Amino acid sequence: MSKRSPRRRARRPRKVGIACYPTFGGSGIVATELGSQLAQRGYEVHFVSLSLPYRQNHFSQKVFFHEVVIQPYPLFQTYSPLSLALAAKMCEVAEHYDLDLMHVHYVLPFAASAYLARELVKPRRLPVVTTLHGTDITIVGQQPEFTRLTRFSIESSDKVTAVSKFLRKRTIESLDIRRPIEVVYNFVDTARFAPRKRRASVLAPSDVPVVMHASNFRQVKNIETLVQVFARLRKHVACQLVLIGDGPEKAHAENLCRELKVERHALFLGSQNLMEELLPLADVFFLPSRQESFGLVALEAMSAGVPVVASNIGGLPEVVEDGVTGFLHDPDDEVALSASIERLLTNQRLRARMGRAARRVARERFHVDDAVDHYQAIYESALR
Ligand code: GMT
Repeated sequence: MSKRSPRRRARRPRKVGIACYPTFGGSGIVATELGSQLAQRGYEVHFVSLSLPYRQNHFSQKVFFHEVVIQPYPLFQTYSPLSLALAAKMCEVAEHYDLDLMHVHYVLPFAASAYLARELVKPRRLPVVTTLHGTDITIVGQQPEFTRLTRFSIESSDKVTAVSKFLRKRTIESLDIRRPIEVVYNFVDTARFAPRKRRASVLAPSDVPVVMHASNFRQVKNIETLVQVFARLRKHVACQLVLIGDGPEKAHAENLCRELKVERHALFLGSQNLMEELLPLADVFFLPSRQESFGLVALEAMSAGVPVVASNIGGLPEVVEDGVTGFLHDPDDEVALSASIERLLTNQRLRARMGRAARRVARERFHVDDAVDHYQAIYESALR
């Protein structure tokens, strides 16, 4: 006879819908990595998104993708009703696949659409878990026309999580949120993002250290300061800047590199998929953002054993330990940012020590298994 308790036997793998932006952005990456991990734990995962999420690049029988298609109709012109198409797709998938809950990443439009889907599928239950990522609160949520909708979507979710303590506080204060928000830190698969032997001359000659940056090149990433800091740094140390990603500030950054005469030392790789292969090639990862609720890519760099120089804003101090896993400064302090990168590039022992500490912190505080356990517990309590 089985010794397992009846309660334990009653538990079954769950069916979870995950809605997210599919593009190169932290929120979509977290959603996709979470989906893969849940599938490995026996969950059936249904992504609802505009296209296959970036990083969903391997096959699993447990992972399904449901594309949100906005059917053309002359009346719509360019005003495609994305939120409604999302709600309709969430509703269809929830009913057809018998979903237990919907986990949405980024408040608008996902949490608003999920609210609608939850109403539409009644009397079936479809609890909504909303994860706040950052700009959904700090930028979109602060636009006067969206504040009420953002607040309503958060308040009407069954469970709400935020990726840092900073973001939880900012959400409560700026939107006057009354309901509990649990902090579930973003996470990293430390087996995948691991230190590797540097292959000579992949990104720079083997004796030239690499300063790496990756982002979506939006204004909040402070790309102009990044280039200014690099130009200042180049006056003291021979080094190579490697920039990954694309976005509105990229052309400006390329022009500025030419103006400051460092273009030969700046390699713009554009958007890349295999960050686990690129990040370990860095000697220092540089993220001087003006806003950052967490800084997932900084964590991935840390996991790869790379110290981080970043700004001391938002959730970054919760990720990067100043003086231990890297250095934090004011995003406008070009002198201090440049001096810290120089310290790391010219002191191999310091760099190695901080790189080891960075990996240890990634393992101990941001391990993928802990975060997935936490999300699972939140799902269970949403279903109670
Ligand atoms: O950084 C961005 O502009 C993208 C944005 C997103 O929604 O994808 O990133 C936010 O979510 C990430 C994942 O939780 C966080 O690591 C980023 O810090 C956060 N970005 C900002 O707060 C600016």
